[in-house]
Parts: sequence; structure tokens; C-alpha cells
Amino acid sequence: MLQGLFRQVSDLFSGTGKVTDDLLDELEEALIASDVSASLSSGIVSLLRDAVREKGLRRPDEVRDLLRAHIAGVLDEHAAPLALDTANPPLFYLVVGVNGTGKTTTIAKLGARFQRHGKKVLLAAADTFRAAAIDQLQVWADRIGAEIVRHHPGGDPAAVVFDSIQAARSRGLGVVIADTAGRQHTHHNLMEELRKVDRVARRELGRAPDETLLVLDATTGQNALAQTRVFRDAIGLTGIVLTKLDGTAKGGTLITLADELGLPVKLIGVGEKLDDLRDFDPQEYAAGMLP
Ligand SMILES: Nc1nc2c(ncn2[C@@H]2O[C@H](COP(=O)(O)OP(=O)(O)O)[C@@H](O)[C@H]2O)c(=O)[nH]1
Ligand SMILES: [Mg+2]
Repeated sequence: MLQGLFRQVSDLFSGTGKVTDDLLDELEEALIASDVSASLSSGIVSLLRDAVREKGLRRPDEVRDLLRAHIAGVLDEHAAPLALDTANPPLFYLVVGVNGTGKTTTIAKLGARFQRHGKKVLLAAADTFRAAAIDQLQVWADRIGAEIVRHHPGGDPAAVVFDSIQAARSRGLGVVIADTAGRQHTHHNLMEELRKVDRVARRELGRAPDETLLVLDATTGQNALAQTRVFRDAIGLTGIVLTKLDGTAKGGTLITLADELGLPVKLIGVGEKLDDLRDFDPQEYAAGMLP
């Protein structure tokens, strides 16, 4: 599934000739073309250059193994598991991100997974900006057998979250997952709205949301970093969900995210269906990128 995410990079190592400086230069370019940031690409290549010099590595496969181990190391350093339990239910997930990245789909996938594991899920339709968004969440809730709290379009998202937490408590539901809007008249309004949602959730829960997940579309490349900074600075994030890795994504984005922002990728989306959600495994990912 993840194979070929790094095609341009892995192709460099397909030859049997010696590793030359030229090859390492090409590698730097290929990393950048695969959405690894320029500074990280240059850091990685100078590290490999040193290793080649000091350890006398000559074979492309040896250098590729080193690169793979390094990438796995960067990803591993910031890895963190999803919060799956709380002493004081409901477990509460806030899901944020710009329009079209896959928030609602990811919420359905996550909800389905919790339900499969015997937890009762309530979806909070806090994307009140468009009627269609509320209806879309309703369709998913019906399909996965989850409950839903919805208000009228244009309603206050924080009120939806408040009602959702109350409803989960009174009905004994273990998990609340809140959908949120990704577009507003102005960016400022959206961030204000999310801050209010976060505040209300904290007050009701008596703690921070158990997860505040930013959903990013892997095909957006370096722009993902800018998006992440905006949401992180506004409400704080516990992790990233990277979607659409089944598409034309190049795979370097999450290495850059881990390296520059220290944020763990917790889940990846690999398709549009309910079971197309995977836990993120750094070793497996690095191996898939550089087969
Ligand atoms: N190929 C693929 N498509 C996805 C994935 N996740 C979401 N989508 C699609 O992306 C589109 C937008 O998803 P949606 O959940 O409505 O995004 P939202 O606006 O952030 O809520 C829909 O067509 C989804 O089916 C994924 O992992 N892979
Ligand atoms: Mg949505």
C-alpha cells in the first residue's frame, strides 16, 4: 500500500554501482521533490556523506538501509500512541483541519473502529457551517451505528460539543468524537470558534481533550507545515492524521512534520472506506517508503 511513496528516492538506490557524491547530490534533490524540507534533506544527506566517508560504505543498498534507519529514527523519536482510555468518560476527541482534508471520513473510520472494539460512540456535529456537513455526519453515524448530536445549521459549535459531552455522560457512551468546520468567512473567525470549542470541552471534561487531531491531506505537500502551525498555535494539537496516502502523495511530509514540529503522526488514511485507517508505525512506514 505504501510502496513507492518515495519512488524517486528509492529509484536512486536501484543501481549496483558505487555510491558517489553525485548520487548523494541527486538524493538531496529527490528528498526535496518528495516533500522533505530543504533543511532536513540537506541534514540527512550530510549525515550520509559522513557515514559513507567514515564507514567506507559503497553499495547503494547499504546507504539506503542507513537512510531508512535514519528516517525511522526521526519518526520514532516523536511517536506517541492514541489515547484510548480515560478514568473519567467520555473519552473526547476533537478533530480539526481545513476543508476537504478528510475530517469527517476519518471520524467515521475512527468511530467504526471504537464500535468494533465494543465502545459506544457519539459523533458531535460541530461543523455547523453547512447543512450538508451535518447530513454527511448523520449518514456515517447511521452506517456505523453511532449516536449523533446535531443542532441547526449555523448553530454554535461549542454548544454542540457541550450537549455531546452531557449526552454521552447521561447515556453511558464511552467515546465522543467532534467534527469541526474547516472554512469560515475569515481564518480568524475559525480559530476563534475552535478556541471556544476547546474551552467548553475543557470545562465540561475537567481536562484537555484526550486527543486534538489535525487532519492533513498528504497530497498538499509542504503547505501541510503551514497549516499545522496555524492550528497548533491556536488550540494545541496532540497528533496528526495524514490522509490520502493511497493517492499521489509523496510521503516526505510527515518526516518534515515530525522533525520540525515534533508532532506525532498517529493515524494514516489509505482510502475512502471505513477500514482504510491504520495506526502509524514508523518502522513499517520507513520500510514501505524505501523498499
Ligand atoms: N483516497 C482517499 N480519499 C479520502 C481519504 N480520506 C478522505 N478521503 C476523501 O476526501 C474527500 C473529503 O473528505 P471529508 O471527510 O468530507 O473531508 P472534510 O471536509 O475534512 O470533512 C471525500 O471524498 C473522502 O472520501 C483517504 O484516506 N484516501
Ligand atoms: Mg467534513
